[in-house]
Amino acid sequence: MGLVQCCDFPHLSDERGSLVALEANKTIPFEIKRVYYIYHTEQGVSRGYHAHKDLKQVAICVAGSCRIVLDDGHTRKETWLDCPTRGLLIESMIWREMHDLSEDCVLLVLASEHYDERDYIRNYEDFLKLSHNAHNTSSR
Ligand code: T46
Repeated sequence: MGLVQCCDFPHLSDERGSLVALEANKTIPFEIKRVYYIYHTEQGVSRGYHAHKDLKQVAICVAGSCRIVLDDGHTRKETWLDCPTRGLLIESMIWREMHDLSEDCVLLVLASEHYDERDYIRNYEDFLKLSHNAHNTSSR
């Protein structure tokens, strides 16, 4: 499975405009326990800089655009989110950074778990250690 996993959601469009419906365990590959959104980001400010031990998320830029960097401890890739019909799946144990959020950016995030600060790894060196340990254990 690639580091950048995007999915294009079906949209219902007619002369009035467009509608996207997201359903747990269907369009979104997990039970959704939490929804949050990031908006009115100060220009030039980046966010993220952490990984999650267990949490899975789907991020959708429902307005504007932003650049997301994903890092699994071995490979670092980036992608732009700029389309309300495109979701980015962010698996657990992936370092993420959000950059270049446009003034009108609204980043909607669907999360598989309730908020728990203990699930965050906010130090990159700690993330690398945990990620390499997990990789070595699974390849034994
Ligand atoms: C992620 C990226 C994409 C809460 O109290 N509840 C929540 O559900 C969330 C998401 C955050 N918070 C608190 C924790 C911090 O005191 O809100 C504050 C800002 O959160 P944070 O600095 O973690 O925000 P970002 O934009 O760096 O990261 C967020 C999510 O936290 C994170 O899970 O993957 O967006």
